[in-house]
Amino acid sequence: MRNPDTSGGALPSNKTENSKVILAGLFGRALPRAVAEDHLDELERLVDTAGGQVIARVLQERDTPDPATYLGKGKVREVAEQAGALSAGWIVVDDELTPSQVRNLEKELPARVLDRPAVILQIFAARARSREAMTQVELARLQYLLPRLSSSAANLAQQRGGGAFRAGGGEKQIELDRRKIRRRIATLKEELERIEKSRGVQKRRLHRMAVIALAGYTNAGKTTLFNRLTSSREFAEDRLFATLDPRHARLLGVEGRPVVVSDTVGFLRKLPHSLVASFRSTLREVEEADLVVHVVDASSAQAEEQRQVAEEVLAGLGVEPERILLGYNKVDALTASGENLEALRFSAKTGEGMAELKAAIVKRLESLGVPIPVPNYATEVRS
Ligand SMILES: Nc1nc2c(ncn2[C@@H]2O[C@H](COP(=O)(O)OP(=O)(O)OP(=O)(O)O)[C@@H](O)[C@H]2O)c(=O)[nH]1
Ligand SMILES: [Mg+2]
Repeated sequence: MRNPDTSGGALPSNKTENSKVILAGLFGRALPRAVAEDHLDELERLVDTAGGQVIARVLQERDTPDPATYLGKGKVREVAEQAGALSAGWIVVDDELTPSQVRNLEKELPARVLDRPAVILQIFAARARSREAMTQVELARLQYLLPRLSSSAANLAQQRGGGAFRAGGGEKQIELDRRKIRRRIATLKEELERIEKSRGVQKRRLHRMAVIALAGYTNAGKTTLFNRLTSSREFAEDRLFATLDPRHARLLGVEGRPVVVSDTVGFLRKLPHSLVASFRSTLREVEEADLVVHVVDASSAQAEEQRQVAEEVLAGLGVEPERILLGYNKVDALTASGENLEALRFSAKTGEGMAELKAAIVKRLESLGVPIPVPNYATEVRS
């Protein structure tokens, strides 16, 4: 029996394949052009992180996507010409496509078609290092694939040379593939539960100390801040989703008081649902923290939208507002100042504002009634 193709199509990871990408999106009443452009900027960074090279972008004015082809028919023809002229290998759409939209677009275009969730899944797959992250990513991929399986498999059966009889055979194959994938999903979920339980032990040990989680939009500077606060050397980079696995270390400079800092995976607008659900156990770090420091990139033109997205995710995780300490990072990169005078402002890069941040953390923990005994406690922690 053949194995179902679970790659879901992927941008090439080596330079010999055609990595040229055209981005496509819509704007209209609900989404002004400028905002749609910002979203495409972000998609371009995602594609870049995934190994693609954006050579053009297409924005169409349409209030609702075409149910068959997402873009309107005329626009699809235009993109086909452009893709041919520029010899693009991929069209990446800034939205979640239905299986039939992908199929119809690929019929009309001389290139492969991917949607935003597929690109994000690909980045996560490339970044996953720990067993937990790899298990979560595989689970997310299979859950993304399951509803899409019918069309791609039916498509395959058709390509093999249809006829009613053969089409019937294709359906049977799909059912087999589906069953196989469902079984794998069940296994992965069990495995995640096991991993989480064994981490629970570690956590109880940690929980004799106050735990603060650094959360926020991807690329806000959480890992840089983590490194600064704990003298660690975790991987921080000007790319999206540099961090997937949570890390722990002791918060330094609070007079020996036992506080643990936890660095976590970043948030993003339009994260695939399957991914959020799969990363539940990683996000539990945030859910269960005594205090969440919400890090915002103050230097980003989208700072406020990113703050809102992260706030929604935090609310969805059940983190109450009083457990959130809002802080604006990258103030060293700001030209204009004066906004949000009340919020904490700091720079993880230069270290500016760190004393104030630590003081605010301790003060908030105290007002929340989290015990953080003064010195000489059992304070051993491993990350
Ligand atoms: N100018 C400036 N850049 C910063 C500051 N903090 C972080 N950066 C830069 O921002 C980029 C992202 O930093 P990370 O610490 O990896 O961000 P993150 O929030 O952990 O990102 P993900 O793990 O990908 O979600 C890196 O290039 C950092 O050098 C800061 O205070 N000022
Ligand atoms: Mg990080």
